Amino acid sequence: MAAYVNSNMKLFLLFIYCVCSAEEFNAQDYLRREHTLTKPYQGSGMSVPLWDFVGNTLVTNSHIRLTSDHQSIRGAIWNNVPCYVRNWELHVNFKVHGSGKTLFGDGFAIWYINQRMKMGDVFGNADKFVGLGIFLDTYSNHNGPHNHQHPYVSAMVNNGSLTYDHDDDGTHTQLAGCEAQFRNKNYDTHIAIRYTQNELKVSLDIDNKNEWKECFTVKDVLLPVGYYFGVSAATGDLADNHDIISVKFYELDNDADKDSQPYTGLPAAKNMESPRDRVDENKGSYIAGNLTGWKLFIVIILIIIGLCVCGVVGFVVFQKRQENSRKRFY
Ligand SMILES: *[C@@H]1O[C@H](CO)[C@@H](O)[C@H](O)[C@H]1NC(C)=O
Ligand SMILES: [Ca+2]
Repeated sequence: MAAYVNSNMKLFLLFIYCVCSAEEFNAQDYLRREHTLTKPYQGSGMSVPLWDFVGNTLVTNSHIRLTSDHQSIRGAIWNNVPCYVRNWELHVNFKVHGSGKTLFGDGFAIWYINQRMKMGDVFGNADKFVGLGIFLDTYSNHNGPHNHQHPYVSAMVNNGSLTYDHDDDGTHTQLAGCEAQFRNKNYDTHIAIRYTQNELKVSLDIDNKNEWKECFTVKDVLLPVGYYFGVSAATGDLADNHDIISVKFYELDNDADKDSQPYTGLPAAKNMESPRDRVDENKGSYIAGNLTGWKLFIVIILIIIGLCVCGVVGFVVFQKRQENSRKRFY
């Protein structure tokens, strides 16, 4: 009897131990320091370990300001350790704020690309990039109505051949996107980018509820290992403060992948979203829609006329027969 209780007790303790150590493992061992940026940012000197800065980027005790609320400036931070983790999740705690009530911009981008520190016109980074870009676009450059509101979060995968089209807010090259009111909040705002088994999932925590809400998921996204993480921002005629508070990188690799070779080809994505309708295309389909409406109307009128003719003819024939039968009887 005693032995029985004892073994049960052992099992119970083992169970408790497993649960506790599993939790510890989740919390600690998955966070990879070499791709992470948290406070305090500075090491011994002015430099920040593992991360490099370009453009107007400014490091303070509480945040890393990629751009201040001034026109036509750019800034970026770049992790200087290439990423060889295949399945990962990146959490970025950010703050976009400024004095503009209705006019502000342009936004910022989170990158996983092959070349670091190249400044350019895509939210501060060079165009024709090779890799993944997640855009948090605060300003609609589109002339005329969009199918969506701004701020807008979207993803683009590029093998170096595509150009980001600002005039369309990148809608013709995006994989997917969602609207997100993340600007001028007096609480913490976060974005999570999860890449597992060739699936890209972007979630947001911007409602002060401390929970992730899915923005979009795209399957069949191929990203090679060995690229770099970075965050860049730009202002143009319109401006905003684009602040990064932290970047946390979690490894999600599992044993199932251990036997296969990691992907080393060019970035590729199958499910590029079909281009959104432009305004003139919309007008075209509107007229076309009306024409089919008219055609349908005419067809219905013809059917009604046809039925009336049949009815009248039938009635006349019926009358004639009645008369004929009367004539026979009388
Ligand atoms: C690069 O991407 C473009 C557009 O998605 C595609 O048409 C082209 O075939 C790709 N090139 C290579 C070498 O994969
Ligand atoms: Ca834009």
